[in-house]
Formats: sequence, C-alpha cells, structure tokens
Amino acid sequence: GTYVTNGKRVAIVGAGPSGMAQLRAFETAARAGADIPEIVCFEKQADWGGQWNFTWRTGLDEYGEPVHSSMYRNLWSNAPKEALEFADYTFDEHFGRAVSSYPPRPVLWDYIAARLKKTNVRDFIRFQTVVRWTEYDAEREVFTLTVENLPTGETTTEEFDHVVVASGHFAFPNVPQFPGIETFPGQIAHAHDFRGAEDFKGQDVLVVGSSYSAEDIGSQAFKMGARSVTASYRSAPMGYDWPEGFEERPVIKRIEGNTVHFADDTSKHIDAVILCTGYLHKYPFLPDELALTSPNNVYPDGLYRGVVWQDNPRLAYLGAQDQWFTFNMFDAQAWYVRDLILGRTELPSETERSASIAEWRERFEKLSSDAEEIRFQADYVRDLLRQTDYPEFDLDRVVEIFLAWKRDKKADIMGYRDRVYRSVMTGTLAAEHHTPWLEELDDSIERYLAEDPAKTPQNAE
Ligand code: FAD
Ligand code: NA7
Repeated sequence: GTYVTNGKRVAIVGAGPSGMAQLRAFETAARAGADIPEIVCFEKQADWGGQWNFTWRTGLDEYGEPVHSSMYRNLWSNAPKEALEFADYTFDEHFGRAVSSYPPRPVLWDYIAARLKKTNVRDFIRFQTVVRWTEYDAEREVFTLTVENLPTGETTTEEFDHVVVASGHFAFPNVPQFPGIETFPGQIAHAHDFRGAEDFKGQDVLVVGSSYSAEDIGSQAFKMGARSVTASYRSAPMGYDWPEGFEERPVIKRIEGNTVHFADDTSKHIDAVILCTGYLHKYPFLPDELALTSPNNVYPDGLYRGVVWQDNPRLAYLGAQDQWFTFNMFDAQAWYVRDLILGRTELPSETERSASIAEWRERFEKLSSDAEEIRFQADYVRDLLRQTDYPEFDLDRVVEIFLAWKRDKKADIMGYRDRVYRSVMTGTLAAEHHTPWLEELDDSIERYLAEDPAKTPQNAE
C-alpha cells in the first residue's frame, strides 16, 4: 500500500463485516493524514464479506477446509436495514434512491463491499490464506502467526504487534444429541449446512430451536411448500401467530424412525430435521490462554469494552457478542480498537478494566427481556462511540426501530419483511418492495432493483 507506517504490524483474522470495519477504520484515519501501521488481513475464503459471501458448498471446501458461511439462498435481512446502516456510508449514498427495508443477502453483501471498493484496502487482504496458529512472546511482545496459503499449501510465519480476531462465531455448529436420532431415516442437517428449502416441498419438516435460524428456516420451508413445519423449543416457544400448517412443540424426548416424540407427550411424523441449535465460539488458531470461551450472549466475559482481551490487551476481538446491532456496532468496535493501536486512546489499567468488565457483566446478568437486551447493546455501542470520532448517530432511534420490528413480527411473522422504516442516518423512508417476501423466489440484485419487475421474471418461473 501507499500508506506511511509507524513501524507496527497489525494482523486481522477474517475479512467479514468485522474485519472490513477494521480495515475501514484504519483507512479513514490514513485518509485524514494519520500514520497507520502495516496491516495484513488474512481471509481463508476467496472473497470478502464473511457470512454474506454465499457458497453452495457444505462441510469441507475444495481445500478440505471447513466451509465458513451459514447463509442460504433466499436469505433476506432478518432485521430492518435501517438498524445496521453505516454512519459513514448510507443507503442513500449506495443506492441513490429509497429501497426496501429487508434486502436479500447479495444486496447487503454489495453494500458492505462498496464502502471499501473506492479505497486500496483490498490490497491488505491475503485471500485464500487461513491462520493456523498464533503464539505470543511475552518478553518481545510479539505474536507469531502461522498461516497457510490454501491453493499452494505453503505455510509461512510472520510477526505482529497486535492481532484483531474477526473470524466470526456462527460457523462451528452446536449439534446436540437426541435419544433415537440415529434411527431417523430422513435428512438430518444443522442450519450451518442448510442452503435452500426447495426440496422440502410436500414434506413434514422439523426445525429444532427457537431463535433466528429456526424461525427463518422454518419460514423458508413454509414458503417453499412444506406440508407441515414444526419448531421444537427448549426454553420457550417463539410465540408468533404462525400460519396454518406451522406449529411449535416443546423439546424432543425421543425419536423412533420417522416419529418424533416431544416433552408434552405428543408425537408427529417427520421427514426432515434441521438442527437450528446455534453455534460454538471456536478459535482453532489460538492457544487456550488467548481463546474466548463463552455461550452466545451480548456480553462475553474476558473482554474489556467487549473487544480487548483482558489477559493480553494486544489481542482484540470484533463482533464476539450475540448481535442485535451488527454493521454499525462492528464499526464502533473497530474505531475504538484502531484508536488504542494508534495510541490515540489510552488503555486503562488492568484493575480498571477488570472493574469495567464486572460492572457491565453485572448489568448483563440482570437482563430479562429482548427489549432490555436491545437497550443494553445500544448503551454498549454508545459507550464505544463516545471514545472515537466515528460519526454520531441517534442510538435511541435505532432502539425504536428494533422495537417496531419486534412488534411487526408479532403482528405478522410471514409479512413483516414487507414493512418499511425510516433511516436514522438520513431520514429517508424506505420504499415498499415490488413483491411481498412470501411470493418472491428470486434473491438477485437485478430482480431486487428492477424498476419494472414484470420485465425481470423470477428465476423459478
Ligand atoms: P463473519 O461474517 O463470520 O466473517 C468472519 C470471516 O473470518 C469469514 O470470512 C471467515 O472466512 C474468516 N475466517 C475465519 N477463520 C479464519 C482463519 N482461521 N483464517 C482466516 N480467515 C478466517 N446479521 C445481520 O445484520 N442481518 C442479518 O440478516 C443476518 N443474518 C444472518 C444469518 C445467518 C445464517 C448468520 C449465521 C448470521 C447472520 N447475521 C446477520 C449475523 C452475522 O454474524 C453478521 O452480519 C456478520 O456477518 C458478522 O461479521 P464478522 O466479520 O464478525 O463474522
Ligand atoms: P442462536 O440464536 O444461538 O439460537 C440457538 C437456538 O438453539 C436457541 O433457541 C436454543 O435454545 C436452541 N438450542 C440450543 N441447544 C439446544 C438443544 N440441545 N435442544 C433444543 N434447542 C437447543 O442461533 P441461531 O442459529 O438461531 O442464530 C445465529 C445467528 O444467525 C444470529 O445472529 C442471526 O443473525 C442468524 P435456548 O433458547 O437456548 O433454550
């Protein structure tokens, strides 16, 4: 790159939305005249975008490497785009006109990539290069990373002063065992390996779990003509007003052939099981003293301000939280981490950091509803934004959007994606989409942006 460096070297692991936010943060500082360190971003996939970089592959990729993305055809944003908008690259700037509030995956992928396309940061990324191992030398205060170039198989080691972990935490499936599941003769897959519900037409489908994946994969199955959809919950039902043919049952007691028995002593014939049972925090490239272990929650322990590894502050994590806020939260985190690395912001003492973690954790433990979690995460993002020069935006209004979204889902679970919201950044009201979500079978950008959808028939027609 052309940037002046100050001699430091920073490694970013992953070029998904979080890693891209880190690149953007440094690039913004450099554009404003700052000296920035040398940055190397390692990305095991052939392109950036992380989860948003769709692949048809499941299991292992062409190099025998675990496939990262859990996204599928026909995935549309699961919350209004107005809640995740970048403050420094708005939807108005990107599209030049109002579009709907729930864009399909390729449209959001294009949005996050477009912000970086006008810069040279892509040159900082080593694609198809996986980080295999990390070692820290406490005396010299350097990390040694061992990386593998997947197409050539070549392994190399390099030293860095800081490491930013942006490898995501929705890629290693949590796969529970149910009594008798080994006798089930139909398809059993984890949501991570789900790519589309087309072949569920006419089938009795069971989704296990009661969070985003269960809700949306169940809805995809319904949309594609499943005969019935059953969602099995462990803690509490989702409780939506499901359409005819879609119902919730408690946890699985046992499975006998195609018959699934539930905790309420009911049973049901099932053709296919999708385990929407969440993901594990797993960092196979880190030794245990540097690796985060946590359930999926909004304040994992051991991270100061949600990003700085308490036991070694030269290591940072981005996007490690469960996510109500996404892209603009990753920005807030990345700007803060950048300022720590640039020495613009002082890192408090170990004791102060520890007290801060304890204070946030105590608040976190008391959360008892989604609305409280959303407000908590808004406060968390606000605290980060106050430390940096990221453009300010009204987080209370983002909270209002999330609460409206929750109400709209309660009112119409199969129709909420047809609703529109107002941008917090620009005030622009989203446009109504030309086709209701339930009827749209083509998730391409071309179809999404078509002025006259009649002229761009859906793929399926
Ligand atoms: P990721 O997107 O997971 O990116 C991590 C990157 O790190 C990947 O590119 C991966 O290849 C790379 N990597 C991992 N390990 C290594 C290694 N050892 N070496 C090199 N590279 C490595 N958010 C929303 O806002 N709206 C949605 O509608 C939405 N839907 C979702 C649907 C699904 C099915 C899932 C799983 C998530 C969804 N999310 C959604 C949340 C999603 O987590 C974030 O939007 C975002 O992708 C997180 O960005 P990230 O960069 O932290 O992680
Ligand atoms: P989540 O949000 O982590 O949810 C996991 C779900 O799986 C949750 O409902 C859990 O129930 C359930 N679960 C976990 N283990 C079991 C067992 N053993 N039995 C039954 N149910 C179980 O993962 P998602 O995939 O839905 O969402 C991840 C991301 O993808 C999210 O950020 C979205 O943006 C898209 P619990 O409520 O804990 O009892």
